[in-house]
Amino acid sequence: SLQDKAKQRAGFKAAEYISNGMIVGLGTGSTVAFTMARLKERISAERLSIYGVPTSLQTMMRTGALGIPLVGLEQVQTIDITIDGADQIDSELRLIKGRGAAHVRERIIADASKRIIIVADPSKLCADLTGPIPIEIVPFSLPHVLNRLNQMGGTIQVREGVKKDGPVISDNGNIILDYQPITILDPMQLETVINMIPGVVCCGIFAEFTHKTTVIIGEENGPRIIGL
Ligand code: DER
Repeated sequence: SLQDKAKQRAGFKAAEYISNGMIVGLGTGSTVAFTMARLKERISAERLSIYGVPTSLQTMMRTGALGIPLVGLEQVQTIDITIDGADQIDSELRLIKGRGAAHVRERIIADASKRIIIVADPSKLCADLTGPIPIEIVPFSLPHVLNRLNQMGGTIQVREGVKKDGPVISDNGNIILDYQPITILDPMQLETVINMIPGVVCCGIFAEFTHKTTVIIGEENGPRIIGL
């Protein structure tokens, strides 16, 4: 599809930022999958030597098939570059992530990275972040978090499994809410308020990484680079 071609353009371009000896944060989702496929080609063709730090079981399993060597966060001090996808990207490179319920580990890896490259097709760009906002919570806290979010206004849904009865369970053993606020006036402020609710592990607003973020959009006539 046109969207897949756009994802591939962005994903492949991001692989060019990786060089020998790098520790690379590997995000989750269908766009970064193209980056990983390209890295496999570079490992075979150029004998590129890197170590990947995965952000989900899905990515961990994909790297096994692709032959990208992995390292745990315990073994590395910092991550040179993380490549990941996003669901919404605003004009200041603030993000909403979490469609794939991977945003808790993605945020940990992003925070540990010197640089973040977000790969996306043009449909992810938006003037302002609107939501819905994925929120990973400790199951015990569900009634309380629902209470808090209802007080803030908007609508909330527990993310239900498709081939599993009951809620989606994250790689961390938690459940996911999809919160649609009435409006998002200040992404950083809303991210902070949500993340402070007891029981919330973290939400999918990533407003704190813009200073170290480059976005690559897989435009029709070639990848567009936004940010440093
Ligand atoms: O779940 C996530 O955070 C993913 O990175 C998601 O935001 C992007 O997935 P996609 O590349 O398949 O659209």
